[in-house]
Amino acid sequence: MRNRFCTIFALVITTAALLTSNVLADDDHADDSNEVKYRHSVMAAMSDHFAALAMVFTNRVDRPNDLLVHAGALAKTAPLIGTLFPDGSQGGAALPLIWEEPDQVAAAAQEAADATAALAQAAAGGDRATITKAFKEAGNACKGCHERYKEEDD
Ligand code: ASC
Repeated sequence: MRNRFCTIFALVITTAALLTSNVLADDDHADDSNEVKYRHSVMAAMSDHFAALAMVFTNRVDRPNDLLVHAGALAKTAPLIGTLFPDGSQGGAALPLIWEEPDQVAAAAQEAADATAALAQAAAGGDRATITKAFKEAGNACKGCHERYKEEDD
C-alpha cells in the first residue's frame, strides 16, 4: 500500500515537473511569476479549445461529437478569467490598464463567461445558425477584451 502510494506520488511529481519545464521551455516569459504563467496557460487553453471547436464546426475534421467537448471546456474555463488578474500579477501580455479599471475588466470577463455559456448551450442545441452566432459573439468577447487590455502580438 505504502509502495503504491509512493509510486503514484512519484508519477505525479514527475508529470508536474515535466509539464512545468515544458511551459518554461515554450514560453517567452520564463521569468514571469507563477500567476502570470498560470494566466497564460488558462488563456492558451481557451484559445486552443476555440481553435479546435472551429475545426470541428467547419468540418475540417469529422468529429461532430467533439463540438460539445470544446464548447463545454470554454464555458467551464471562462469564469476563471475574472480571477486571473490579482493585484501583484502585473506582467506578461497584460497591460497595466487592467489594474486601473477593475470594474470594467470584471464586466468584460463576465461577458466572456456569458458568451461561452451561450455557445455551450447552442452547441447542445445543435442548430448551426445559432452556433455560428454564438461562436461569433464569443470570439468578439475575447477580441474586445484583448484589444483594450492585451499587449499586441509581435
Ligand atoms: C482565440 C484567441 C483569441 C481570440 C480572438 C477571437 O482563440 O487566441 O485571442 O480567440 O482571436 O477573435
